[in-house]
Amino acid sequence: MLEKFDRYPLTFGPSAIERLENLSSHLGGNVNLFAKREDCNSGLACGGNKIRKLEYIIPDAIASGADTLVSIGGIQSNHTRQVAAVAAKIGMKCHLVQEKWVPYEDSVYDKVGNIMMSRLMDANVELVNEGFDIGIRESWVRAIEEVKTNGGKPYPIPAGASVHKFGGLGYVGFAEEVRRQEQEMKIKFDFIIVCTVTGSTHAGMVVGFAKDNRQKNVIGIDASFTPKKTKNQVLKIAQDTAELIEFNQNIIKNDIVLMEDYAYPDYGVPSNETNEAIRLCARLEGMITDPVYEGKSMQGLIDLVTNNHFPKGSNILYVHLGGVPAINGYHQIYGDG
Ligand code: 5PA
Repeated sequence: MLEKFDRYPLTFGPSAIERLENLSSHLGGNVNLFAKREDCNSGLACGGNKIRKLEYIIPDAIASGADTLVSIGGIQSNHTRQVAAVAAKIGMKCHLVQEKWVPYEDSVYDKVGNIMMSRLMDANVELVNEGFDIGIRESWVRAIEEVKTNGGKPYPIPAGASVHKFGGLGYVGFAEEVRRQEQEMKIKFDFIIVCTVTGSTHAGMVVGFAKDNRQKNVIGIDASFTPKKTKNQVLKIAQDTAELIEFNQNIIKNDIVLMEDYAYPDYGVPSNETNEAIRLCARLEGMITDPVYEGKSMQGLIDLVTNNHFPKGSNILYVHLGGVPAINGYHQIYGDG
């Protein structure tokens, strides 16, 4: 589906799929749980879903003659950390706007984890006191102008690399990769679980899995706590991506499945149930998930399985999109396990 697009390899290759046998049997053994490990898909600063998206964006950045990648996220953004890593790898500068998206107070929140890694990779990190919004941000537009004023040539990458012409392509490729792995493994995944916030991960999967009519089996778990906005953005990106790749099928609103029940109490703030899910997964599988994103999709997965949402015998692929470095900012919760 992506032959005509340039790709700059940043990942190790296909990410691993592993069985989550302990978690499957702990939850009653009625379904078979698997994890696709996008959280270790690259050697670039721990990897994650943005690295896969950036593979289809970086050729355009290089072709534009830019010398500085400019992006935006919350203080503990995984996306900005991955942009910083890619900038280091391709020899560009990096300007990151980090906003106060998360109503969580800890004296080390802006010092450890993702933001520390971005600083270590020499990104120019700018802290801005603005709240959460997945749309285009004034602070980011200002940062782009500032790079120009200082004589640089910016290449703008929006939040989560989502509302970018090529933002959905990486996860179209993901669906093709899963299809190849299904053949090798002689298995078919009935459901795919993905955490959704800025939308292009979910949107790319919807387009990619629409090829074999499985788009509604991609179950997004909202972690934005602004699900209406997120769902609209997923639909728009999926439609734009389908048009871009000249896909012969229209993507419609009903193709986007987004579960809204797990993002509470707020974006970036874990509930007791999220924390239980994080601990259960860590203790049974040695797989670490974070309180902002993957812990919430893990909570959703556990809840849906427990409530028999899936037919008996279903093969379910939990897509682990990364995000582990952020747990350091939440040491008050997990410091003692
Ligand atoms: C993020 C996003 P989308 O934004 O593509 O919907 O992906 C959601 C998601 N899991 C899921 C992890 C670990 C993520 O980091 N992170 C953002 C960030 O700034 O890090 C874009 C919000």
